[in-house]
Amino acid sequence: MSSRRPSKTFDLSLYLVTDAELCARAGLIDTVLGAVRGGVTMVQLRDKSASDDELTAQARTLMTALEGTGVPLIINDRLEVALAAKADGLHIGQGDGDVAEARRQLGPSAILGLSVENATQLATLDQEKLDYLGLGPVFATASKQDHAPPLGMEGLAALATASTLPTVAIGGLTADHVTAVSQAGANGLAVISAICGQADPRAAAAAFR
Ligand code: TZP
Ligand code: MG
Repeated sequence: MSSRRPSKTFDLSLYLVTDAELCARAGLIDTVLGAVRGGVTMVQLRDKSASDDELTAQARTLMTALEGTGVPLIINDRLEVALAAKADGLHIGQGDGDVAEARRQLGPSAILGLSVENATQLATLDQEKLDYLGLGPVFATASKQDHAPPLGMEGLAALATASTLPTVAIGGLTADHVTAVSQAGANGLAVISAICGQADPRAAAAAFR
């Protein structure tokens, strides 16, 4: 999708997922840029309430802000927004539409991720159309409404070990979980509240590195 990166490279080590309310404290852009300076390797723009137009405008601003950092911008849920903003990729959940159709519209160079909550979902996914999986929630979290039952570290390990795609763990994770997540076999940690809404997003991100 984006012409500014010649090939699809991404690093799941520390994956920031934004939250409009939590990021309001420092502002979305300053929160994201601070977090990137602290070591965030990927950013997902997630806002369930914003309109497509609002989200597209935010995505365009973020794409410009992230230029030159090497950190890709992924859009949560909304294929149309990812396309309109020429974002680096899209992340969808199990109920967010068809993986094959998303890949067809995004093209081969976009990063496409899918949330996986259990072994059945892992066994039935359209693997060759995807670039990575988000596994979770590892722990219960207030950051996502109606989330699936928590996997725990053992459940995470079972899914991460069984996955042939790169994986990022999500849900209730803090800097204290870096070693356990790595030992479980996931490639990285995705976080909202451990970075967004923290007094110093840069320092909060750096605590994971
Ligand atoms: N998907 C599964 S858990 C979750 C999402 C988007 C929320 C993670 O937020 P936090 O604050 O890092 O627990
Ligand atoms: Mg979703």
